[in-house]
Amino acid sequence: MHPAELDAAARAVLSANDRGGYTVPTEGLYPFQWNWDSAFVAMGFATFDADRALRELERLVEGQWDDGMIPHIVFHAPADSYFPGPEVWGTRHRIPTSGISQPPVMGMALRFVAARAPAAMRPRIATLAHAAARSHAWWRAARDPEGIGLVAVLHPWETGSDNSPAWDAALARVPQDTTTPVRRRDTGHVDAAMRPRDEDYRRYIHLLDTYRAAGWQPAAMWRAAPFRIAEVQVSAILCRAAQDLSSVFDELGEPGAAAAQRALATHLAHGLDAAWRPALSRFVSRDLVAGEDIAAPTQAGFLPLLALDLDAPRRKAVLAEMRRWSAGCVLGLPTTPPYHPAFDAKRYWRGPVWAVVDWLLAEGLRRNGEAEAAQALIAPLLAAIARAGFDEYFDPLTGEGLGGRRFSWTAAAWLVLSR
Ligand code: 9WN
Repeated sequence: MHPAELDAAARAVLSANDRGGYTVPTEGLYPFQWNWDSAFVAMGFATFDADRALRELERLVEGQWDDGMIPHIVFHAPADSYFPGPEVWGTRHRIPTSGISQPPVMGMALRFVAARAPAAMRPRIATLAHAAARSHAWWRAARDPEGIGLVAVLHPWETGSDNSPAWDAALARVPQDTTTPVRRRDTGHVDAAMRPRDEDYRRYIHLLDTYRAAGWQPAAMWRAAPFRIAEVQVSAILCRAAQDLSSVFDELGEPGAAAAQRALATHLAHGLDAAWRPALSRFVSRDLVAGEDIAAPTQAGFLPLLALDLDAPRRKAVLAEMRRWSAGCVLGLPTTPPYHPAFDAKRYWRGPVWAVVDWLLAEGLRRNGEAEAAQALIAPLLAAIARAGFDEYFDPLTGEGLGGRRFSWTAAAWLVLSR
């Protein structure tokens, strides 16, 4: 297909997944609005329709809780093709939502959209910027209560990288018994070999049951959490989002709000900096229950490039390590490197290449003056999308498209990265 035809096809995916101002990740498998998916989708829309881009974020913010949290799923309309649905979460928001969050990409999206929006849209941008700031304050208060400079996740779903090998040890300590019957729907849409295992799902639901019993109150959840990880992927995204949001506030002429975001970004930059491990040439998350570093190699270890300006020795070490991971791969950065025993080329976050991860990594490389390395990551990804379609993720060894088809954030990645 010609690039112009691919652009049209990408827009067609977004419009097919549009449910009235919000976009589902893909038909069937994910029939609601997901938090970080929508932020990427908003950037995709912004390449041709700033109004629709803002609408995406406005609909996401309809799910924001009074304490500032933006949930990971907003259940705008009923659908029975996904488990766990709103009745399992049992939260009490005006619109049914889940009770946990997801990587806060919204601040990044807002800056991207604002740069492409006409002046008449400034009031809408300002409202969204304050909503994003409230969610940042929630992350800081609820998930970094001790002020270590990294925010913690209480559920693998909060990282967006559900079955990453990074959680294996911590998740193994989570019991498999559940009060909610586990009725998986995902494996009815996608080959089970490309999804998390039943055992993982029982633990995901055990955690959900635990937090529902804690009344979805941040302090009670924190105390009850058998899974608590100070996590570098979410922290890096939050740090970058705070930097981007401070620019948005500067543009809006709100210096106080901008300064608050800069202070948050500085706090997180210190935490990320302390998570660097020279022996591994990457950053590591910390298991707060076990009091240990999480050494398993996953893409998260490179995400801090998004928010930090690395010195030359670190930059070189990261580049060399990323090259080592990609040996034998035909595209992108595998989410787990093939040399590691946990690598599985097709199983979700245990190896496959995800367009949005490479998007963030390329952005981090560019920020660190490595435009060529960024291009080397993106060009084969775009070629794979052109060949396979807008699939959910890709086999790093063959380039085969996997998971859900006609996926919104892959279409958004095409629209943004092919420009
Ligand atoms: C749970 C929607 C979401 C993504 C996540 C991805 C997957 C959900 C699931 O799908 O997670 O949130 O049910 O598997 O891991 O990154 O946001 O695309």
